[in-house]
Amino acid sequence: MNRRAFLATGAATLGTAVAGCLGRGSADAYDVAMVSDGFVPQSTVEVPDDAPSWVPRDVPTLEVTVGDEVVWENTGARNHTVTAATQRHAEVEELLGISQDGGHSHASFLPEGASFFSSGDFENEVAATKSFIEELNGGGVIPPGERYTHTFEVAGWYHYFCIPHLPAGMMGNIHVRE
Ligand SMILES: [Cu+2]
Repeated sequence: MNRRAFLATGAATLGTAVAGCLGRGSADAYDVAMVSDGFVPQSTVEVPDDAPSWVPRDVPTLEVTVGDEVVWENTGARNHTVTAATQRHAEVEELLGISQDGGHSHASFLPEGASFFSSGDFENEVAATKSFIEELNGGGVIPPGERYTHTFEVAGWYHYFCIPHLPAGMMGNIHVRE
């Protein structure tokens, strides 16, 4: 049984009180696994109707609280990135030669006062994507077994994606509660 399956089974069997011990706060736990073609949060929530309309409804959504550190771990065998999506998402799709027609908005909006975030610490998603295209192991790729962490200090909705697997729909949402 792999680790992720074990954690999922353990959380389901032992209930929420114990599930908390398996999440943030445990030194070797992670919040979102990166598998071959997707982000798999330890727990997901439905996107409520009153969320902003640009938030994709059909991608895995993790809910945390302001000040929480979110840990992504590459549990798969391919390189991935964690890259925030902003108003420049259409430029990224153009650079990658894809067109999204799955009902996703082409613009995502960081909460007011929130900073862009990405593995590799790029200035924005376009710079990250150009780096991925132009440089060997560029773009902030996270190799198998490695992690990326980001602390969310501003409440609101965030959408993010993996540069190499955006064409395959590798995307996620983070909802940061007050
Ligand atoms: Cu990926």
